[in-house]
Amino acid sequence: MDFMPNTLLVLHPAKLLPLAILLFHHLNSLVQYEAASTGYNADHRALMEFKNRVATGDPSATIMSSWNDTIHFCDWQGITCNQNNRRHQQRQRVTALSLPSQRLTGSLSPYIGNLSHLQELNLGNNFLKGEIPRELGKLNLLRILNLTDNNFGGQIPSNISNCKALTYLHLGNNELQGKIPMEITRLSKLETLHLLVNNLTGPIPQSIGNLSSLTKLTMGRNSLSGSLPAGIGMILQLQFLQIAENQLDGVIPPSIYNLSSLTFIALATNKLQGSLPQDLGQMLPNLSTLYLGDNLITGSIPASITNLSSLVNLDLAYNNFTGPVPTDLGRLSGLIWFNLEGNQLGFGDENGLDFITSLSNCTSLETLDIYNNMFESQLPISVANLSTRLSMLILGGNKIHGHIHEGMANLVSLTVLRLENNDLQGPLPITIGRLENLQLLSASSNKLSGQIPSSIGSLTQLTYLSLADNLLQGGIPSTLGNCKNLQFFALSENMLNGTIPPQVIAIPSLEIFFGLSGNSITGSLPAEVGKLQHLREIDLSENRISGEIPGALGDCQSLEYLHMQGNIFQGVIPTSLNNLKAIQYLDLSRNKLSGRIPEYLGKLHSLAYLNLSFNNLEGLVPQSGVFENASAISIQGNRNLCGGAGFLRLPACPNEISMNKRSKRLKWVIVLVVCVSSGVTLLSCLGVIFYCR
Ligand SMILES: *[C@@H]1O[C@H](CO)[C@@H](O)[C@H](O)[C@H]1NC(C)=O
Ligand SMILES: *[C@@H]1O[C@H](CO)[C@@H](O)[C@H](O)[C@H]1NC(C)=O
Ligand SMILES: *[C@@H]1O[C@H](CO)[C@@H](O)[C@H](O)[C@H]1NC(C)=O
Ligand SMILES: *[C@@H]1O[C@H](CO)[C@@H](O)[C@H](O)[C@H]1NC(C)=O
Ligand SMILES: *[C@@H]1O[C@H](CO)[C@@H](O)[C@H](O)[C@H]1NC(C)=O
Ligand SMILES: *[C@@H]1O[C@H](CO)[C@@H](O)[C@H](O)[C@H]1NC(C)=O
Ligand SMILES: *[C@@H]1O[C@H](CO)[C@@H](O)[C@H](O)[C@H]1NC(C)=O
Ligand SMILES: *[C@@H]1O[C@H](CO)[C@@H](O)[C@H](O)[C@H]1NC(C)=O
Ligand SMILES: *[C@@H]1O[C@H](CO)[C@@H](O)[C@H](O)[C@H]1NC(C)=O
Ligand SMILES: *[C@@H]1O[C@H](CO)[C@@H](O)[C@H](O)[C@H]1NC(C)=O
Ligand SMILES: *[C@@H]1O[C@H](CO)[C@@H](O)[C@H](O)[C@H]1NC(C)=O
Ligand SMILES: *[C@H]1O[C@@H](CO)[C@H](O)[C@@H](O)[C@@H]1NC(C)=O
Repeated sequence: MDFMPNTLLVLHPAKLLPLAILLFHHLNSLVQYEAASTGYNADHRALMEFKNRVATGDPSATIMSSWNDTIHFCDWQGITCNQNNRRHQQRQRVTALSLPSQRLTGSLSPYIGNLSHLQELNLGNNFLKGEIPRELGKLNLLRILNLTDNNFGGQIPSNISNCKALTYLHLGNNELQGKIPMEITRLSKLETLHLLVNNLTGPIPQSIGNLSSLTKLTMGRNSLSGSLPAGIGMILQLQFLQIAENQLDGVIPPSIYNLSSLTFIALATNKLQGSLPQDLGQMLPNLSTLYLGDNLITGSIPASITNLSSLVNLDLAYNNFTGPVPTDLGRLSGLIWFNLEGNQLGFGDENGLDFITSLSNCTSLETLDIYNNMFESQLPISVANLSTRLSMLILGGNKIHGHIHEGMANLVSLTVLRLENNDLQGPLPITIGRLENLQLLSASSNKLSGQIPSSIGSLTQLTYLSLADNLLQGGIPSTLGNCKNLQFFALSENMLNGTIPPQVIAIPSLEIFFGLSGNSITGSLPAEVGKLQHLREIDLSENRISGEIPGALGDCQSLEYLHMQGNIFQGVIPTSLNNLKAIQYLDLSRNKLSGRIPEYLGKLHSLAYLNLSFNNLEGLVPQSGVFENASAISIQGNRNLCGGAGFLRLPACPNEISMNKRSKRLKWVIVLVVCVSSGVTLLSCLGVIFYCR
């Protein structure tokens, strides 16, 4: 393709002008042409350099190979040129280079700084690495610079501050290091500044408040330190502030609460101190999200938060908030996420949970989490009136007393119900079976009594069930066998009796834990236990389970921890346990096991703890593997054990020596027989060969 200049096109022949003027124009246009041509060539060169740097290993190589001179570069994919010189191709200049999400690799050429008419550079969501070229600072018409979601490293070049026209700067999700250059606060037209998810260190520039046009500021998930500059309070149009997951300390400057345009504040996971102003709620009328979790904030939750009528997400978890929770939260009618986990709220307040009653007005509420606080009041019946959209109800780790009300079955969207570590009493209501979306049910360490309702088997989505450490009685409902997604199952430390329903110990999804310890379970261990092939831990200890250990237990090939102590198991230790190749911890103590200690137990390489004490085992104690380690085994309280490692101080086995001699003699006999027979074979072969010749 020929892009040679045609000056006649520049001069309009239809216009009759005096020669001088004509000449002047001609000269002028030549000068113009030259400038345009230089710019044109510079653009062309810069694009070729860009192509050369990204082309290598570019999985979408087709894009870059289509950047060739069979067509004008203004028509290359991702390129936009100024349109006003459409007819004069040599005057066309690149105004935008936009290739987001094209799987580009390589680095960004410094020649990019020669695209002097560039207004938009958008290379987001690629795999570009290397440093961001400081030559970008030459692009004084650049309005949009988007390099997010790449692998750029090094420092943010301070020269970017020369891009006076920038309104949008997105460098998030890279691997940028070093300090945020103070100079970028000179970009007075900047409306959006995203630096989130990088490895930036040092303080936030004090002059950040000079970015007076800013509406969105994100610096979250870096390693920024120091305090939040009070100057942020000068950015009057700021709507979105995200500086979570850094190492900021000091107090939150009060000036921030003056920014009445704010809709989103996330300062979670820092080391911020101080307390919230009591009039917080009057100041931020449009605030929809307030994330302050995981800081060191003290004091009470300002009652005025109920004036934040746009509030949707409130997370104050893991701070040191004390005192009551405002009781008119129902005014926050758009509330969806409400998390106060890990504070010291509710101490000494018999009505401390009254706020739950008002939350029933929040019909969009999906998460209510007050885990690990100091609430010590009765669980209000009104908990049943919470939004039917409620998905997570987390009340564990308090001192909440009273009953679990039947009406809680109204909360049909619940997926997580955590009531553990409280003082709840009475039975688990039969209606619990209506919570068919429940995936996690934890009510351990309470004082729940009565029987486990068989309706619990309707909770077929359950993956985690713990009712351990209560006062539950009666049998284990066989309907639990319907919970085919269970991974964790704990009914330990109750007063349950009856036998283990075979259906329950045959749930193949069980993966993490199956625990029934500390009950009064009788009967034998069903052979169905062999179906638990993904399970890592079984605890049946301290019950009254009898009969032999089923050989099928050896099928539980993922088993790492097996606790069977304190039962009435009898018979021999089955040979199939030899298949428990992952076993690390095995406790069979205080049973009535008899016979010999299997030799293979010394060959299970992962086994690091073995307790066989107080059984009726006899005979030779193996010497290899776990048996070599005094602190790893316990075999006391058996009747007739002998041999073993010296530290056990057991008597030598009576026939151990003669056994050894006999086996040595046998070896010699075998050697002799082999020698003689091979000799005979050799001789007869030689004989045959000799005869044939
Ligand atoms: C040049 O680009 C065109 C599309 O613009 C493409 O069809 C052609 O294959 C490319 N030529 C080479 C040599 O890659
Ligand atoms: C910046 O790039 C990201 C990722 O490609 C994209 O989601 C975002 O919309 C871009 N922003 C602008 C202003 O183009
Ligand atoms: C970057 O800026 C510094 C001064 O701020 C200047 O000396 C240098 O020439 C600039 N470099 C480029 C490539 O623009
Ligand atoms: C911020 O603005 C003030 C007042 O306009 C000015 O004195 C100061 O130099 C600016 N800071 C920076 C880093 O540009
Ligand atoms: C950036 O930080 C992350 C997480 O802190 C770390 O894994 C990574 O190695 C760091 N990268 C560089 C280039 O320092
Ligand atoms: C908040 O704004 C008011 C009025 O605009 C002003 O008087 C007050 O000093 C500001 N407070 C802070 C902490 O900046
Ligand atoms: C709050 O939001 C509304 C609607 O988006 C807007 O009209 C109003 O100006 C905002 N208020 C402030 C103080 O920014
Ligand atoms: C809510 O705001 C109104 C007026 O702005 C004020 O009178 C009232 O006291 C505030 N409520 C709370 C609980 O602070
Ligand atoms: C927060 O509470 C914890 C636990 O009570 C306490 O150890 C810690 O000192 C408190 N921190 C502050 C900053 O008050
Ligand atoms: C309940 O929410 C409505 C808006 O949905 C609101 O008008 C009303 O004041 C709220 N009631 C209470 C008691 O907070
Ligand atoms: C289980 O215990 C309950 C009382 O706690 C008792 O009524 C029932 O008979 C017991 N069942 C068995 C099989 O022992
Ligand atoms: C512009 O880019 C620099 C590198 O950043 C080159 O050194 C220059 O030669 C180039 N200038 C032109 C006109 O292409």
